[in-house]
Amino acid sequence: MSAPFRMDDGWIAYHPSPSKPRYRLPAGAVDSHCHVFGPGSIFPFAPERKYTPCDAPKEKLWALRDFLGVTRNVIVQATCHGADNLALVDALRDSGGRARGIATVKATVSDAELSSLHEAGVRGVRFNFVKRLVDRLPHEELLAIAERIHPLRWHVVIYFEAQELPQLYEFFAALPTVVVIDHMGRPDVSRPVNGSEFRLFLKLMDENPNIWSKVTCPERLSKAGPDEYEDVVPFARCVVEEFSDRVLWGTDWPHPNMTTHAPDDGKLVDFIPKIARTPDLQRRLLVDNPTRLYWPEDIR
Ligand code: 0GY
Repeated sequence: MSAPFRMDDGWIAYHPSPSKPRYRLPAGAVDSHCHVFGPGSIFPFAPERKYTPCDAPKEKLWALRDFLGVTRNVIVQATCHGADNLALVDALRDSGGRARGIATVKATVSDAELSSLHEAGVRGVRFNFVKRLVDRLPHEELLAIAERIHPLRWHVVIYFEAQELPQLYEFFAALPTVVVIDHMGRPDVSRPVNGSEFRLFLKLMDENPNIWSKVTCPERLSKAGPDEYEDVVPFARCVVEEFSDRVLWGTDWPHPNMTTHAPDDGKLVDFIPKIARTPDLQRRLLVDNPTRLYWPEDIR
């Protein structure tokens, strides 16, 4: 065991006792965006990390999964673990097939490493463009990674903030794989849903049928205060209704870098019927789409 890590001062840990959701998730529902952190004593955080979180180990994630009525998880590598995917792989192996993963890899990754990640349940890589989280990699390097993973039928998950989209638009449109955008490209929800910023995101989705979006993180996007997130509803509803076969939902547990409150994960489940207003849209968002992307063997 290595020396314990001290989480950042003021770090807001995940909610200790989320409420039981009123909305009942359908059988087969997937939480398509969540993380595991550490524990740091077993899986040390990366030296190049920009933050040190609380431990958020797999056992806590499984407990939340069962409490909320989620069937399966997609665990996304967070920047605090850099390109060291050991905590992710450990969780995937422990899940008994109930979790798939999105890793972070360097362009120097070997074929053997890629196939070992695949065997553990990894189905994609994440490119993070959020400046406070990473030192940016050149586009050629990212493109080289995308080309390496394409034959494995993996996809690329991209994380960026809306103000960056104009500069990144062409790069995203040129990616050869399926691409999944985190958190609807992080719009500023105080701006109009039909304003130029969000229209550019919708155009990217519209022009590129290989691009999907997670309608996640109302707790991060909302300026309206804890648990209601009403200001995010028009944005998420619009994406769910226009691109119903390319949207995913997730909790974002354990909610890294929240500055205002520890989100109540039960309330995040109760957000779903506000943005997916019919059982058909809910089934696509929660079951059909993630199953097609992460467990395609189930539908062949
Ligand atoms: C998220 C959000 C954040 C962090 C990370 O990889 C990460 O460190 O994803 C964030 O701080 O916005 O996607 O959960």
